[in-house]
Amino acid sequence: MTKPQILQLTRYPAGDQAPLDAAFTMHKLFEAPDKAAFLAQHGPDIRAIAGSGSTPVTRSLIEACPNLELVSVFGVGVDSIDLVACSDHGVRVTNTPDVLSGDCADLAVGMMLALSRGMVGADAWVRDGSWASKGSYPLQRRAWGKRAGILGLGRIGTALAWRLEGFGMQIAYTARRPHDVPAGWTYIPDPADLAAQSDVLFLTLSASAGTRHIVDARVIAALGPSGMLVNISRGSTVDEEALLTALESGALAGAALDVFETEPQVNPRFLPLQNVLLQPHQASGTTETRQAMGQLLRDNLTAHFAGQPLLTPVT
Ligand code: 8YV
Repeated sequence: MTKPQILQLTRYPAGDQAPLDAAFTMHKLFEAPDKAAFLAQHGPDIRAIAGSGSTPVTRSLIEACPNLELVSVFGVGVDSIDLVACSDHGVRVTNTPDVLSGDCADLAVGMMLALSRGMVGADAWVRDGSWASKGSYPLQRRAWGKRAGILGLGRIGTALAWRLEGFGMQIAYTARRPHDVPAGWTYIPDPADLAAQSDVLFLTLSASAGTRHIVDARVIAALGPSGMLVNISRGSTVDEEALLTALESGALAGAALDVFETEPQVNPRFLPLQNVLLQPHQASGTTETRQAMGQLLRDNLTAHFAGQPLLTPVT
């Protein structure tokens, strides 16, 4: 039986590539020097696209594959997929939810702690001999018991809220509608109101045209000079110009960012700031979780080509 032909948009770990190559004919667009020629040659044979949270699947790419049936995303975010074009062409979409929620929540907690307690600077303080020459590290901010605002109480936001409860933090959240949550978690629909009632504002919502710059100058001002922002969502959810202005002037205490508007390029204005913690979009980046994501990506492809229901359909 001929193997289904799949267009692969990005490099996967070796442990995922081998089973993909065994089950499917993988056409590696990301390795092709002339992408247009590659697509012209293989596009008509392609039945599925395998991408990631950051590989665009545009209308023109979809239309270059006229027999496309499925886009399978290695990641939970589907903001880089043109879902309207998929729908117009009857193309289904899958992602890898749930398996990464714990890691994303863990990293958000770690970022909060590292930023509040100045752990990166403290590490340097030990390494460069400042401890011996200058004495104790400057006092930092307490994290436990503070007020957490969670912008987007989905799977990742909920996993995060449970963790923050363990730090004795008060939980408030913004979502499209109130959720069935434990007593004490407060629903505050407006992002600026949420920020005004938070010491640490976490962004765990999905990116879309509707959430672009949901954290704008007004929300940042409401968070205020003792507030901190932690973003593990997408760079597009924050107005980076407004954020940088606030960080530079001290109008916001700090920001811990795993995602950026222009990633993997980062606005150079972030680099000299002492009140930021910068991470290279690695919230789901553990061996265990990436293996689970790879398995789920393959399971969706396998189910589709076996005529079985998709495991984790987006559309
Ligand atoms: C990954 C992500 O970094 O799940 C997402 O939406 O952004 C991440 O888990 C990415 O998809 C892996 O390349």
